[in-house]
Amino acid sequence: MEFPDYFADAESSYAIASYIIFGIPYEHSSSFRHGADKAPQMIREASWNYETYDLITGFDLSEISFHDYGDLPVQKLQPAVMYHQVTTFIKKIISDNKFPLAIGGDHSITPGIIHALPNDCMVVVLDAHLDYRQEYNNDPFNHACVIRRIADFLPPSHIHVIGVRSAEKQEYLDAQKDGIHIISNHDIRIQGLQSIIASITKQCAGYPLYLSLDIDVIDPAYAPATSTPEPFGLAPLEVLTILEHLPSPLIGYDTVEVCPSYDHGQTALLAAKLLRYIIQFHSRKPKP
Ligand SMILES: [Mn+2]
Repeated sequence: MEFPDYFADAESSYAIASYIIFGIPYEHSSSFRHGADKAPQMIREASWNYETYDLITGFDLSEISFHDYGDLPVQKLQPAVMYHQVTTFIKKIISDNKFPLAIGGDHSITPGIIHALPNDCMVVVLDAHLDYRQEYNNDPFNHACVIRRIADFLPPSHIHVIGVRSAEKQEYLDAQKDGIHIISNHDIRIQGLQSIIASITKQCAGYPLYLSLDIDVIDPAYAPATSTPEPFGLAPLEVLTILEHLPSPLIGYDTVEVCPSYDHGQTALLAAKLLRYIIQFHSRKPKP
């Protein structure tokens, strides 16, 4: 079956829309599986599965104005050039007073987005991996270095990584020493999700907040199509709970690391549904 080439229900023009969805089909150097550059197209296609009304939020997505900008033409660019172009694009969206929703691509797209945001913003990253290496395979832009690249320009105390269950010993020690907030899947199991959400809310209070969802934070049983799957992940409902209860004001979102060819479409379905929820959760929160 043929689907329209835009995200379902993104029927508004750029000028009218409050939310701008765009793809960054960029895969630079995934360390295990490949194909994250195909994710924007597959997540858009998956989005047509869903009905517009939602029983949890009471919203009908057809009543929220959002726009699908298409993909940024960055596939063949060197990482530093891609980074710069993404930053320029996000600055435009922010200055137009709109909310950016990026569909990656591998996780290397995220630092360029955050670089365009206010320099006092808080960042919450949901990720199985700590990604705090200074470089990986002599490459500072590798997706294994994402949190370190964000820490190049944001204070480590503004960076929260949730769901971590994989790191190299040295990067873990470095991240702890530098003051990155690390919340492992084990912490979530022991302390409970509500207590974790409460502490993040306290730490982020009063700051604008950006959220990056690496789909590999979710257990590979639910989201197998990802570059570097890690067992013992969060359940989709736990991630939904985190998304629903993050402190406001949320100022942007990305979903990364879906590698569509490694499953029967369920990972793209999950990414599409979570993106639809982000729009609804943000719509019901009081604006800053
Ligand atoms: Mn990851």
